[in-house]
Amino acid sequence: MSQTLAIIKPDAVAAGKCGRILAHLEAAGFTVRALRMTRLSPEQAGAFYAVHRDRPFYGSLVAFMTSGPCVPVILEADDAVTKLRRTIGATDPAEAEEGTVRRLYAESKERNAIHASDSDENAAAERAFFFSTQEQIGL
Ligand code: 3AN
Repeated sequence: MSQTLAIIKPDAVAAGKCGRILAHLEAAGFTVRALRMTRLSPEQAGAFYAVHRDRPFYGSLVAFMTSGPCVPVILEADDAVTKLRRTIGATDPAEAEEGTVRRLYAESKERNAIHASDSDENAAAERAFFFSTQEQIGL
């Protein structure tokens, strides 16, 4: 078993899709290990997406991610990082496969409902970004 981090993004939270997305992930075989609701500050969102700092969409992405509450979740499964990337689908919902979270629930390439870590290394860093050690071990 391994763990990864998902964030149900502000578009999906505002549209009342949180419960359906969590149910979809559980039905796909993930176990929820930690979960909270938070609203990112511009500094936090900027740091989280620092790898995209030079991309033209960076400012807009930070504005979107701070526009309302989001729901970070630690998910566990066999090969969790790869499995979650497959379950959520391509960045652009128009290109995401049928039945994926983004195909079902995302609005656009930016407002795309959910984030998922893209490597085990980033998953560990992103879990620590949102959850204390105590929360991560499920106490
Ligand atoms: P993914 O979330 O599928 O790993 P990344 O890491 O390439 O995609 O991009 C991070 C986030 O930046 C995406 N989830 C999306 O919200 C936003 N994003 C990526 N590419 C674009 C784009 N061309 N235009 C607007 N927003 C984008």
